[in-house]
Amino acid sequence: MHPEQGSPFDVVIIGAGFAGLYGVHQAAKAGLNVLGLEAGEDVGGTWFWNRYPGARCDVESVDYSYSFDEELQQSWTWTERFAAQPEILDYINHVADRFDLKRHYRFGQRVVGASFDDAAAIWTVRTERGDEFRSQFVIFATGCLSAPIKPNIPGIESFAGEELFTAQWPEQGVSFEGKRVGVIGTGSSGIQVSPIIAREAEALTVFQRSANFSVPVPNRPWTEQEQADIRATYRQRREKSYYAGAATPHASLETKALDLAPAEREAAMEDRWNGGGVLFNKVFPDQNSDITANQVVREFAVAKIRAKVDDQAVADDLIPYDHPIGTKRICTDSGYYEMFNRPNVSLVNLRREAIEEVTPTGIRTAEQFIELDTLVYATGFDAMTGALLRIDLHGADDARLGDLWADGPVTYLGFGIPGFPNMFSINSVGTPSVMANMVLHSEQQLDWVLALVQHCRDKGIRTAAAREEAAVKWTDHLLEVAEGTLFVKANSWYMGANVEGKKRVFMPYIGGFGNYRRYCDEERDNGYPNFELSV
Ligand code: NA7
Repeated sequence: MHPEQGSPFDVVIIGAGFAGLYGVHQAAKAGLNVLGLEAGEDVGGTWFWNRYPGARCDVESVDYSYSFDEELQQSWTWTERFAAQPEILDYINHVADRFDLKRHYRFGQRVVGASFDDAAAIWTVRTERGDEFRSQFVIFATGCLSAPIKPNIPGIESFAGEELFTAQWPEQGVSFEGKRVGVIGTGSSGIQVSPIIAREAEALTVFQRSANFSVPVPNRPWTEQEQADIRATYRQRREKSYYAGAATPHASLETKALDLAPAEREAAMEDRWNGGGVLFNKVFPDQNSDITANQVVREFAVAKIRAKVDDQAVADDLIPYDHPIGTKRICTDSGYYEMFNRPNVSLVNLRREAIEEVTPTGIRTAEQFIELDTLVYATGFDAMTGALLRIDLHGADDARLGDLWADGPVTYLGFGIPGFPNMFSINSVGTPSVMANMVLHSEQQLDWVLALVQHCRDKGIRTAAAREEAAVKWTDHLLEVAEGTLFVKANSWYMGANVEGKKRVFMPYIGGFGNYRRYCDEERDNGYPNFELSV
């Protein structure tokens, strides 16, 4: 339990996903004594854990990749337009090897606590193994969808068959052949994994509590010509993304939904539908803020579902009625709705017949008993705050983060938490991370935080902590921006609504990546006026 001997690290970065790895690379390049800690046995973060069959990113591969190194982006070849988990994990490993990043990491080290010593101005970070590491700065790149939730269903521990979590899928893979499989959860993960299970299993039962909208992924290999074109204009593509709403080169149309003639409106929606979920989520500039515009888009999606599903009673169950389209993340699928036309697939609508219990051999609902050999949980995450709050975090004066955030999280630009000097959280609450291309977002986040670390070191500043009033103002601002949209009308994980007892408050900044980035630039360029910098 003794801290490592010798001088503290300059910076400890927790997490070896896209964000953490980039941070470690930049910190090491800047000559900082950096340590990376990672719970998993290797790099990859989200893409290390979520290796369920069918896992695929909804952002185009050429955008969902690092931009910081021109040689890297010129030399790597993405085979598919929308990369699947194995290729993304290969890419992350390639980057880690190319820049020799693994040597900075201790893997299999889940961080369970961190506390700030006021007198020494040093953080001590504790891991599950009982190791302690001291550092001047600590950066939590722990992910915003990385704290999986196992549902609280009576009898769940008694199930005697095979239990699988999409968020902790076994590395060696799984066979469903001849099995009766149940999938609980119909978010992105459940919607991606189910069609693959359906092809193999004897029977698949999907347990749906809330229906979601899903758009087919228009995946295909990149052509050689496309690859050449992208390489030739990669810089410009990135420049276009750096201040774009979702950190990709794509934007919504400029014309509001109802300002277009019906035929043009349909054509626009068809075009965006064919471009995938991310594009369909922003056909019109007003679709996420004006309910009439939203309903136009909704009706289009509903017709698509109806056209794919043979049995219209099943289609009825698959159509969401509880939220405006897009206010819960639109999913990306490969044959999800069509899967319900197979004879071996059935849908159980838990709004009509709730699960009463899990037994050793299956699931009993209010209406029936379904025998199962395998149960797959695709039940989501304690989003945005879960990863941080599962760590016992104590800041200045021993204040506990869990207590400070009891009424909802308060941050300044996401990075800074008042009372937690020299600690930064990445892609956190208060940022547009979950609404944007996470890779470019991660680069922006780490560049910003490491610039502040460098500023402190250059100026002999011992501690930097976000000012309370700035954090309150930023949090009020992000809530105000959210109130102007339809997002606050859904019981989504953006609102914390999927976690029992969690304060319901909108967590991401929804004003767009570009606007967010401008706030961050201004703060940095003005010498960090909203941070208390103490020498
Ligand atoms: P999501 O989108 O949070 O989906 C979780 C699903 O699990 C959702 O359909 C939930 O229904 C369902 N769920 C959770 N608990 C239960 C219980 N107790 N009983 C029945 N159903 C339950 O997580 P994903 O992993 O699919 O996707 C997360 C994000 O990752 C995604 O948005 C992308 O950004 C990538 P609910 O809606 O709560 O009624």
